[in-house]
Amino acid sequence: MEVEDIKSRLKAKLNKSRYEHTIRVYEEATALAEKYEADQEEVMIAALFHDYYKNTSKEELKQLLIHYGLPESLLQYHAELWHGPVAAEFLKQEMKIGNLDIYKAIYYHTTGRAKMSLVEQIVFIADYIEPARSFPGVSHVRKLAYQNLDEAVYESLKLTIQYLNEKKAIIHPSTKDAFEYYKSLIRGESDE
Ligand code: DGI
Ligand code: FE
Ligand code: FE
Repeated sequence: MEVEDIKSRLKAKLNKSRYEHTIRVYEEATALAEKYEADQEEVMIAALFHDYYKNTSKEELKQLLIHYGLPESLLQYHAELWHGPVAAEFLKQEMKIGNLDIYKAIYYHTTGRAKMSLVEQIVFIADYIEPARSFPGVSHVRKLAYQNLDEAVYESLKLTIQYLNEKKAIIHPSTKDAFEYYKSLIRGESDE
């Protein structure tokens, strides 16, 4: 798939600010893919489609989630967590893109998960650090992203969980598992 063709699709589906966010995530992910020698095409497709359903209503997302046969347990969690899984299934079922790394990078881009692949980590972090993000701690994660991807993932999960706890939001098991996994991974690395 060509970048320009995907960009036209995105323009038709997303509002201006979400489209611009998507392009910044794509550019950041491309830079990270270069640094870490990841598959550029997988990263390109996953980054460009990660928020494809971000401007879709909660009602429509719920229907799509059921239509695509996604786990209905997702409906117990905040609607913010539905757009990734729906976009992953859209790509698989409608666009016939069966690549599992692309699927998982999109599916888990909001929560993260334990043992993410390189492509998944790149999309997860690019979404977190794209240049327009301005929350406390982001500049530290930006620096870590180009030094040690596992540490960047750990730091971003830590900040997200802190933020969700402050809001008294319910944290999805994948977010917690990812945090615990990257915490032990980092401790292991620093012991050596
Ligand atoms: O779609 P974006 O805004 O670009 O970014 P995203 O898909 O990473 O969504 C970010 C939001 O999702 C952010 O406000 C944090 C929130 N989030 C991440 N993990 C969880 C979560 N919200 C809940 N309720 N539970 C989680 O586990
Ligand atoms: Fe998102
Ligand atoms: Fe995003």
